Amino acid sequence: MTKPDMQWWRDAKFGMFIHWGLYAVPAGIWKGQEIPGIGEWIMKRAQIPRREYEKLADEFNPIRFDAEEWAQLCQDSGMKYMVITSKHHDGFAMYHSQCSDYNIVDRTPFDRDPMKELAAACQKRGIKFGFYYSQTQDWYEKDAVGNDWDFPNEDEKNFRRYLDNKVKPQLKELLTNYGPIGLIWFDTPMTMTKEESQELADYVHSLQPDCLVGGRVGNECGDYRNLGDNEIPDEHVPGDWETPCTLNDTWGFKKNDHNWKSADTVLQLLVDIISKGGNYLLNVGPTQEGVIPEPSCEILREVGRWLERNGEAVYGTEPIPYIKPLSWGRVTEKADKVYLHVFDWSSKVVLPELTSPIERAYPLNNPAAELHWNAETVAGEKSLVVSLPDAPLDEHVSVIVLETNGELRHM
Ligand code: FHN
Repeated sequence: MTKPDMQWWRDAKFGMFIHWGLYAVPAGIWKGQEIPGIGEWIMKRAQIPRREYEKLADEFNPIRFDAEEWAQLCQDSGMKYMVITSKHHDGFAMYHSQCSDYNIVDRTPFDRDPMKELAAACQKRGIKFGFYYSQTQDWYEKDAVGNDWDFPNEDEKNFRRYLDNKVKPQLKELLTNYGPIGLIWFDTPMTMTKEESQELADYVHSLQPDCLVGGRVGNECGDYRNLGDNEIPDEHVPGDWETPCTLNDTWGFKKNDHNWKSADTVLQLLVDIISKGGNYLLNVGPTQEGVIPEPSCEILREVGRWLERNGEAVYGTEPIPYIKPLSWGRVTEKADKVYLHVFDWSSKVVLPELTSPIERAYPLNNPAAELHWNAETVAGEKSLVVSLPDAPLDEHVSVIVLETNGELRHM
């Protein structure tokens, strides 16, 4: 099977992850007790029997859900793709599934298919739309992996039956009824054999040849790699990869988690990740009413405003692998331009010599201004020293452009 075209994803750099499901109802608290850990794992952490957990569906009525608002937030944040939980480990489908009535339309008072509405709202704005799908763990199903409190008898389990009766039919629905799907984000491959991972990847491609398959389909059968949750590599990592990250300390909404990262931190993480060759998939966890928590919205809009000013130095750029993370910031490049993302402002920045001569240096937000640079040997290394203006150019990351004479060679 031919590999789908990755270019849109490579250029996108920044995506919105959404963990939304029945776990937003308890929001981290079960029978008055705070359950430690990530919110969407409450069923497993508190060992909630499936017959009890499924009753959450009666209470799940996200009447404030507005797909247009979510897609608009995604756009305003400068995120180019959206990936939402169509079914997480709890097994509950957040769309109208025909092959399992354990889904939002058949089981909740809400009676709407939010995935249909989101797919349309994203398409309207040119945002690529993708589904998270938990293919191995499904705590509602006896044949799947993960629920040993309702289904302790391993001998009665038949993973093949679960793949054939739920996973593949649901993937078919997701890839048939929701228009063009940018990617399927599988997760926790655990027991998946190489053959099973390949089978699911091929199945996705057979239904939508342009749809990317995420790395957690397992056994290196995805179109790109996923690093660990919140994992930031120290240096450049070759190939296509993405890091899924939280904005606080959970994926699914927890009412007592207020440990939000600042917009500054998010921006530095974004720049750090793309300078090492990756994409940044940043999560929001909406409430049971269907609302993305206001602190998340504020942080993301602030990030979006920075991207509005500085997006040229982010989208469609590439890392320069031989430039290691620098004490003052990070570097990206596109065609004949090198972008210096300055985190720590001072009178000058020093970076390794480039493979093409520089013609001009200027602030991204003021191309008419000329900055001075010199080739110097610093600490025994051939270096470029660029003088900076007195004050930072931006309240977050400041961007300097170096225009080079021709495309850079990557050594
Ligand atoms: O177990 C899941 C977790 O709930 C969450 O969905 C994250 C997101 O990357 N993936 C798994 C843990 O790595």
